[in-house]
Amino acid sequence: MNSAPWLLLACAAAVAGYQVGAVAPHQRSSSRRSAHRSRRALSSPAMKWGVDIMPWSVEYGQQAAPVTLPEGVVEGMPPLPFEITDEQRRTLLEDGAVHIPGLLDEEWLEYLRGATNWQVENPHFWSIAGVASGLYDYIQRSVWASNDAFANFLYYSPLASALAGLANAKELRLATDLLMVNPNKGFKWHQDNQNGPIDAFGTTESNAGKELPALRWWVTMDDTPADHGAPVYLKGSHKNTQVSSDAVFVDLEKDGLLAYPELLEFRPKAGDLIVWHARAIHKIDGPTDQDWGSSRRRVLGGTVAVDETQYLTMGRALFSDMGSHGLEEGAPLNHPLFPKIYPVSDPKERAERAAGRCTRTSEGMQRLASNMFASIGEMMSWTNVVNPDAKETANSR
Ligand SMILES: O=C(O)CCC(=O)C(=O)O
Repeated sequence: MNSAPWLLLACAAAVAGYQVGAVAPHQRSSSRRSAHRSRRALSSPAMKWGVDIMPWSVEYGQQAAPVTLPEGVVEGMPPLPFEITDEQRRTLLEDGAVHIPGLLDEEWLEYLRGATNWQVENPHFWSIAGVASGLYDYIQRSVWASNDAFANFLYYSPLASALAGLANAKELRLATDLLMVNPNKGFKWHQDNQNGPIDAFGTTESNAGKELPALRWWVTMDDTPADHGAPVYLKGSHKNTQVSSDAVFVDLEKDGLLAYPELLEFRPKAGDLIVWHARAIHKIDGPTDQDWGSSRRRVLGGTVAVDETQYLTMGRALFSDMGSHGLEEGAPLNHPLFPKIYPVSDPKERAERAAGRCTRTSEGMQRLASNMFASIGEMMSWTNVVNPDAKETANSR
């Protein structure tokens, strides 16, 4: 087989994919079944909403959803303020996750919904594999880089102020983002390790003494149903010492997670924010028939790096690190590809993005591919998180 198209396909599937971690021998046959299913789906991409995602129909470059920023928001201003209470800060540190109601007002909600609906109707090339797999009705990483509307949301909405308040941060940089519409299949218990080229778990010297080296964030544009559609956490599980840093899928029994029996089940409403520690173990259930029908669960999520952060790939295949930047391992994470969003966005970084220079490049693809082949076993692990055959007993709770 000619390896070039296969490599491209693998990269595309991985980009749509979600997590990277180690695969245990007993999980390999189900991984192979999943991979087979994904390859079949990729051969004829289709979208449930009837939007054409054939490669010749989608857009490849910069996009700008035609949405109007809320009144009073002007280019270059800092993010709108948002007050965080001591109690909310304490909850995040102690429980590993916190629900912040009412982040977005009606105007911002309308803005973000408009941008998302437009994005779904005008799919970007980088959404094809994820959409075709059926995992989500629409999923796209680094949507901030390709669509002005999402960048402006990150620069000017109250999101960055809320995140800074939770971490008592002086500076925040976006390390990765993900637009996720309707998670059809859900994800079993896992930890997040697609957090960008940073030490989000705080395991390196560079983050010694930082209580929160990074924050995972999740903003919903819709009320989530009572029993699915929002992440469920094992309270306090971010303090676990047994789950290895490269794992994604976890086994509650073998990984010592039964020590965290209490579930944190939020029921977020449209405009709410959930923030968690990258090591917090969580799952998300989709609808039982894996079909959202006409209802919507539109979420923008991601990871921010808190204060002085180093560029650290640690040899991992990272889907938000597919551009050209020249950063050496351990260099300060100061680059337009990982934009400053707090205390205020940087005009030069905004201009780089607007000029289409925060996009993926062949150099970045090669970086991803070489790290991917260095850890091919780990690459397959994310399929275990979604595979309905995998370890049902240990993880159904
Ligand atoms: O909301 C989703 O679809 C996935 C949430 C999740 O598990 C994550 O972002 O890690």
